[in-house]
Amino acid sequence: MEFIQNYIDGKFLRSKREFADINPADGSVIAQVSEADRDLVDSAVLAARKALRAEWGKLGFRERAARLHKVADGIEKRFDCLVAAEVADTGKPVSLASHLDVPRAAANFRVFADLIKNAGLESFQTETPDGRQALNYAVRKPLGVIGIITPWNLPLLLLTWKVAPALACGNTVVVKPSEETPATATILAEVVQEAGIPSGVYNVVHGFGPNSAGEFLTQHPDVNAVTFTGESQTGAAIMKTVAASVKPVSFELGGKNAAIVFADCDFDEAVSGLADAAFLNTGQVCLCAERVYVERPIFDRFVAALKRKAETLQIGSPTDTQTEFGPLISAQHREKVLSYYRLAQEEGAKVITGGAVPEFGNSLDEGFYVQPTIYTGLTESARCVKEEIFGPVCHVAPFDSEEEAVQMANDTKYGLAASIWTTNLKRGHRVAQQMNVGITWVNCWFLRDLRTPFGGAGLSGIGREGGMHSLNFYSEPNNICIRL
Ligand code: NAD
Ligand code: 6OD
Repeated sequence: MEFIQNYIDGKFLRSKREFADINPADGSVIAQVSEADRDLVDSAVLAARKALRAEWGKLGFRERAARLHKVADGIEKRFDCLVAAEVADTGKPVSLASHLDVPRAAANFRVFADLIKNAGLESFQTETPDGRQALNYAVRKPLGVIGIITPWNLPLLLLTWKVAPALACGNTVVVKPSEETPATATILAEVVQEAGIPSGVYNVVHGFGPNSAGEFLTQHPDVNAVTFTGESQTGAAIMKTVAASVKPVSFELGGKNAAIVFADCDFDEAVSGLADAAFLNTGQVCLCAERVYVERPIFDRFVAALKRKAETLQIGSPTDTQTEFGPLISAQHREKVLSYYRLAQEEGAKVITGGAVPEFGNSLDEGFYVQPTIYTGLTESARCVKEEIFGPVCHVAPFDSEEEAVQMANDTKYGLAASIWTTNLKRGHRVAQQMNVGITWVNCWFLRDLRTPFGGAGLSGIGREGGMHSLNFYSEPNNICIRL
C-alpha cells in the first residue's frame, strides 16, 4: 500500500498521525496519508517564507513563467500517472479525468505563465491644479506566503487554478488539499521539483479542516493571504479564523445553480447540455444545474428526454473507458445526498427517474454510487430546491413567462452560475444580464476561457479569479509617483 506524505521545503515528510485514503468506487484503502500537525504546518509556512527571500524572490517574471511552462510540461509527461491517481481518489470516470482534470491542470500553468509576461502596468500622467506634473505607475509585488485550501471534486484542476497564478506573481504557497483526495497535489510536488522551482516555493500539508492542517494554516500569522474553494459554511468558518489577522481572502463557494430552457431552444442541444450540467462528475461540480426551469409548452417533452439521457448514462467502474458516471466521493457524502433523495419525497416530489442506489452484483456494491435523479413537482420553497445537494440530481419546474423564469432563477442566497437555452439572441443577452450570478452561459455550460472572471455572488463567494482577476488577487500594487 502506498504512503502519501507532506512535502515541505523540498522534502517528503511523515508525521505521527495517519488517515486512510479511500477509493470511492469500492471502499478499498488506496493509501495511508500522513496528517500534518501544527509543527509541520509551521515548518511549511516557515519554508515558504524563507523561499520568498531566496532564489525565487529574485527571479524576474520571464524566468518564473519559463518554469511554470516546465511544470505544465511535467504534468503532460506524467499524464497517465496523474489521471490514474485522480480516478482512484475521486472515483470519476477515466474519460473525464483525461479530458478535463489533467489537461486543465497543465493549461492553468500555461495560461498564467503567458499572462504574467503580457500583463501591463497601470499608469497615469498627472497634472495638479497648481501646475505640478508627475508620472504615476503601479508595479506588481507578490503578497508573500499564500495558504491554498481546496476541495475534492476537481482536486488537481482547482488546486492548480490557484497555485499557477500565485507562483506567476512571485508568491510561495502552502497547499492543503482535501483529505479525500490527497494524491495529485503530492505528485505535483515531484513535477514542481523537476521543473526547477526552488525548495520551499510549493509545500503540501495533508489533513482535515477544524483542529487540523486546514485550520492551522488559516490561523497562521505568517500566511499573507488565503484562497479557498469549498462549501459556503466552511468559507464562513475560515473567514472568522482569518479575521484575527486581517488577511485578504478569495472564496469560491457553493451554488444552487439555475438553468432556464425556453421553448425556442435547440431542443437536442439543450437536453444534452442539461444532462451534462446535472450529472457530470456525478453532479459534484459547483456549477451544476440543480434547478431547471423549462417553458411550459416543451416541459413534458423535455422532462421525458432528460429522463432518457439519465437512464442511458453508463454507470460503472471509473477505470473502464466506457464509464460515464461514477460514485460519489464518500460514504458520508452519499448519506447526505440520499437524505435529500428521501427529503424530496417527503416534500412531495414526483420521482421521474432515480432516487436510489444502483446494484451491480460485484465489488462496486461496496462503492458510494447513487442513481442520477430527476424530480418534478416541488414548490419553490422546498428545501430540495433551496439547498445545495452536490449530487447527480435536478428538479425541473415549468414556467410561463420570461419574468417568472428570471424571478425563480434569482430566488436563491447563492449566486454562482446560470445557463440560458434559447435561439433568440436578443432574449439570450437580455436574460443573461438579469442573472444575479458570477457566470452565465448561453446555449452551453462549463465552457471555460481562463482569462475570464470566475467566482460567485452572495453565498457563492468573495472576489473573482481568472485572468487579470487572479493576478490582481495574488499581487499587491505599489504605486510609484515620480515628479516630472
Ligand atoms: P469543504 O468546505 O468541506 O472542504 C474544502 C476544504 O476545506 C478541504 O480541504 C477541507 O479539509 C477544508 N476545511 C474544512 N473545514 C475547514 C476549516 N475550518 N478551516 C480550514 N480548512 C477547512 O468542501 P468539499 O466538501 O471538499 O467540496 C464541496 C463544496 O465545494 C461544495 O459546496 C461545492 O459547491 C464547493 N465548490 C465550489 C467551487 C467554486 O469554484 N465555487 C468549486 C468546487 C467546489
Ligand atoms: O473552471 C474553473 O476554473 C473552476 N474554478 C471550476 C470550478 C468548478 C467547481 O466545481
